[in-house]
This record gives sequence, structure tokens and C-alpha cells, in this order.
Amino acid sequence: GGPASLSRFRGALVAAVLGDCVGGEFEGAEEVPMESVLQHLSSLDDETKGNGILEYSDDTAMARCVVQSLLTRAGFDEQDMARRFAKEYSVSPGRGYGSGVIQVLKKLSSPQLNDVYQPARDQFNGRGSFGNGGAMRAAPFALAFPDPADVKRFARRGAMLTHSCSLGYNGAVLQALAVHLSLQGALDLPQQFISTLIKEMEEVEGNEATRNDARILKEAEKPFCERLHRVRDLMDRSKVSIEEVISELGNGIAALHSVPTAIFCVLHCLQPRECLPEKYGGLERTIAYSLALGGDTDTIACMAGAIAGAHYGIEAIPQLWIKCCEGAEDADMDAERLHMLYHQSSQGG
Ligand code: R7I
Ligand code: MG
Ligand code: MG
Repeated sequence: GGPASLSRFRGALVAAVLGDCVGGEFEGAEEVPMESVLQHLSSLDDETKGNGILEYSDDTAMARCVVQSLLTRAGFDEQDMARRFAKEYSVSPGRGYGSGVIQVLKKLSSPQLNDVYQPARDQFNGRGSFGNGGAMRAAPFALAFPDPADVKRFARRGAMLTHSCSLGYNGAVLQALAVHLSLQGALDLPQQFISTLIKEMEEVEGNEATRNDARILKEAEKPFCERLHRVRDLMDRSKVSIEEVISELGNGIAALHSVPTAIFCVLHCLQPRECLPEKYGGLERTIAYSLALGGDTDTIACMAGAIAGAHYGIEAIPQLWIKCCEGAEDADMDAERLHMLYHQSSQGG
């Protein structure tokens, strides 16, 4: 479809859920042989085995809260979103939440709370979390707001409800921007895509809060920019091993070690790759490759899935994969509603 077509919205939201559900199998594994990945994925295609449904984790649980809040409030409402996070956690605490963020979610359910951003600020001795929990649920912001300034602003504030460290919330901004660009068809020109992201993040990271956090955590002055330059270097190389990707970009639970990695997975899988089956299309390649990196596989596949799904559209997603994943059909319906909200806002202003 063309820029911001319904197919792209559906692809983004559904593939994010798939990445989370199929990625859960390998979360935390240090080494994941491609053979195991392909075996896992082909078991989804086997209808005779197919009564097992793969459950979604916190990544999708929180993204669903973001979606429902944006739709119900027809825009960003931090009180409403915070309430939904807290409620979701209290109803289903067993979705695999990060060990730190649980404290925030418990505090957010207190009726005495008057600043919904305060619990996040109290994390990790007042520095806030740099985990990827803000980024893993950032895609819906790109599907609700056509103006990139809104995408950045609201993705940041939505992430800050749990992640007040700039290395956490700037990861959410980067992920939302990547989905935004992909939705416009920007992945047709991969070099320009990565340059645009670098340019955007130069501005996003050009402030005192970022410099301060980066200094304390001993990172480059603009940590995400530096990682995106590494992504660009890896893109330009004809052969890259999984080990190199992991050592250059990471596969961990920090936003800095997973959002640029997810972006790389999408870029690397735009073309057929030797290590991946020929019958796979780009979307399937992206998911499979993300899982083969090991580490935080559900989250990296979820984020890569959202970006890739916005590029390839819903038609690229195997029907049988959708059937196996909890919440995938819901995501498809939500995507349609977000598509309407997005196009309403682009008319209204
Ligand atoms: O970021 P968060 O919501 O976790 C998301 C991850 C995804 O992989 C999900 O799929 C799920 O598995 O969890 O949760 P946080 O608890 O805020 O951060 C995750 C972890 O990152 C923490 O439990 C810490 O181990 C680490 N971390 C930090 N460690 C030291 N100092 C995050 N921030 C800090 C920090 O400032
Ligand atoms: Mg998870
Ligand atoms: Mg994870």
C-alpha cells in the first residue's frame, strides 16, 4: 500500500505482537542456533500440531494499554494511560515484567498519587530506568499521530510513566520514529532512512538531561546517535556475523542495547540472506533473524516486527502465524481504529 495505508498499520501492530509471542521462546537465551529458530517458526505452520497458542508478554500487554488509551481519549492522556498500566499489571502480573518496573506499576495504582511521573523518577536511586520497557510499547504512538513532532513528544511522555532516564525514554522516541518513517515508505531507501533517524536523534539527544545521563552511565555524548552510526557501518558491510551484531549493538534489556539492534534487524533483512530460507519474505526474515540474536528476543522481535510490519504490510504476515499468537487478531482490529484516528487528526490539525 501507499504511505500510511491501512495495510501498513495492520502490519505494524500485528507483527509487533507476533514478535513478542514467538520471541518469548528464546528470551534470555545466550546462544540461539538458527536451526532452533527455524524449527520453532515452522511449528507455527504445522496445523496438525497447532492447538498450542503462544501467549504474549508485558511488551504486548503494555502496548495494548497504550492503544486503548490513545483510542479512548482520542489522543495522549497520561492519567488514563498510567491507570491502564496499573490495572493491567494488577489483573495479569505474570506476563514477565522487568523486575524494577513492577514497583512503578504498584505505585501507579495508588489512589493518593497526584504526579503520575513520580514513581518512575524514584527508580534506581532517582536516576530512573534505562530498560527497554518504554520502547517496547512505543509503536502505537506512530500509528496515532501523523505529525512527527507529536510522535516524538508523546512517545517520550508515554515512556516516562515508567522510564525517566533519558536512555530509556529516548529509546522509545527512536522506536516510534522508526515506525513513523517506515509507515511513510521510507524503508524503500534504506540509506536515507538511517540518515534521517540519525538527524532526528541528533536533535532529540541534544539537551542537558541526555548529556548528564550519558556522562553518569559512561556512554557517548549522544548514545543513540552513536549506536545508529554503528548500524550504518554494519549495513554497509557485505557480510556480518551474528556475533558481531551482538558485540557492536547488543541484545540486552537496556533500550540502548536493543532499539538500534531491532532497527538493524529490519535493515539487514530487506534483502534475502544466506542464513535464512529462500521461501521467506522480508517480514519472516526479520522475525527469524531477531530471534537468532538471542538475549531479549521477545522485545527485539516485537520492535523489529513493528517497523518491518509497517514496511511490508499485513499481506506479508503468514496467516498461520497470526492464528498461533494471542492478541494478534485484536491487534488487527485495533490497527483499523488507529488508522481512522490518524487520518482524522491529519485532517483536523
Ligand atoms: O524496562 P522494563 O520495563 O523491562 C522490559 C523488559 C523487556 O525485555 C520485557 O520483555 C521484559 O522481559 O522486561 O523494566 P525495568 O525493570 O525498568 O528494567 C529492566 C531491567 O533493566 C531492570 O530490572 C534492571 O536489571 C535493568 N536496569 C537497570 N539496572 C541498573 N541501573 C534498568 N535501569 C537500570 C539502572 O538505572
Ligand atoms: Mg516481555
Ligand atoms: Mg523482553
